[in-house]
Amino acid sequence: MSIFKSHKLYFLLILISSPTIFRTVRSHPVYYERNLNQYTDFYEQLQELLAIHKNRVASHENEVNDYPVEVIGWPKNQTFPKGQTAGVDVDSAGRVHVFHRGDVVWDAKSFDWNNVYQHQDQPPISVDSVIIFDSKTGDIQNSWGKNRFYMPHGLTIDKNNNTWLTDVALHQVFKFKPGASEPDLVLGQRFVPGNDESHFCKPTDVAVASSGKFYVSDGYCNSRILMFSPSGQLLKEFGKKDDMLVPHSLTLLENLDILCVADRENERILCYSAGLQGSSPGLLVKNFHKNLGRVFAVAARDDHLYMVQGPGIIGKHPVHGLTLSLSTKKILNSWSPVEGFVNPHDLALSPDGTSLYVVEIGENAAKKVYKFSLQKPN
Ligand SMILES: [Ca+2]
Repeated sequence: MSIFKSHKLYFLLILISSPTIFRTVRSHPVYYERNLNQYTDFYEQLQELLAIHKNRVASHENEVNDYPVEVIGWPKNQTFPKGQTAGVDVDSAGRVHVFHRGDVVWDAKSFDWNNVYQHQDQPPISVDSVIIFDSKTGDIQNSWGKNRFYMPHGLTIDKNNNTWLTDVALHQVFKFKPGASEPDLVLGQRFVPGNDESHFCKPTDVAVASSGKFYVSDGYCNSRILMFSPSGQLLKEFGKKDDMLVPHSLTLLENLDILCVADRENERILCYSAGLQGSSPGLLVKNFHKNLGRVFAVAARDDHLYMVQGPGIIGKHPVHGLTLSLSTKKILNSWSPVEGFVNPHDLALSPDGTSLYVVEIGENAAKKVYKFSLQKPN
């Protein structure tokens, strides 16, 4: 805003934040007598700025009403899963599904320069890669998915409780119906990276509309979003012109007909027209890019856009969650568990809007799955 570029107004802002200085200046007789006209201008500008300041405080208070507070003691077994826990979502009954890598760790030797997975000769992860927690008690209710996955990444539960998974080693996207052990839909060619209509390259996440149409963020080595019909026919590819650098997570706001993308290494969130209500899909409608850090994941409810920020690649960097206003694009607050995040990787909101869950890939994280209740801030 150009108003803040004036040095004089910077001075006024300092006075706003320091009532003692302001009272001293105002009461100084020499200053007052010699600068009466100037003082009048000064005072009017100050009143104007005070009004702006008050409005900002008031709007901030109105907006912040869903502050994440860690639920201590959840889940019950806080040492499981142990390894990198990459994906999380919540089903219609509130159960929490997480997707983890067992004892597999993504490191510098996992892929070659052509993004081909280097341990295809090894068996897949032998433990159940999907774990389902009770949202209230934190007990493990169920688990599945052993001997199938190599490098779990994204997990999405749609409105019909289908589970959508991405595996970056397999370069594939899977849809499983509730309770099914075999996939209902598989997209991409096993272990083969690519950038055409039938290949992905380390796909990261899926977002699913009520109609069954779905979107895939693709991914670590492509810079595109793909929109598919419910049966898996490609409908649209978009986002390439925006030069995304690791589109890492998706959140679909059907009421607004927009799809928001965590563009991780560009440290921004891009929101596109979703094309579900007659609009053309893939038109860039919002760009959040100020002070976000590396955006690992996004999830939205009403006007709140929640995100988790990962560590910087070089140097120290804050690692925490942020809440943004979708309409004003302002950062409303930051939040963390009591012992802090290490490398939060995904987050999800419960359908009833009372809880938020975060999973961690950080080796030394206190927990791999966190539950937060959404509360009024103190
Ligand atoms: Ca997810």
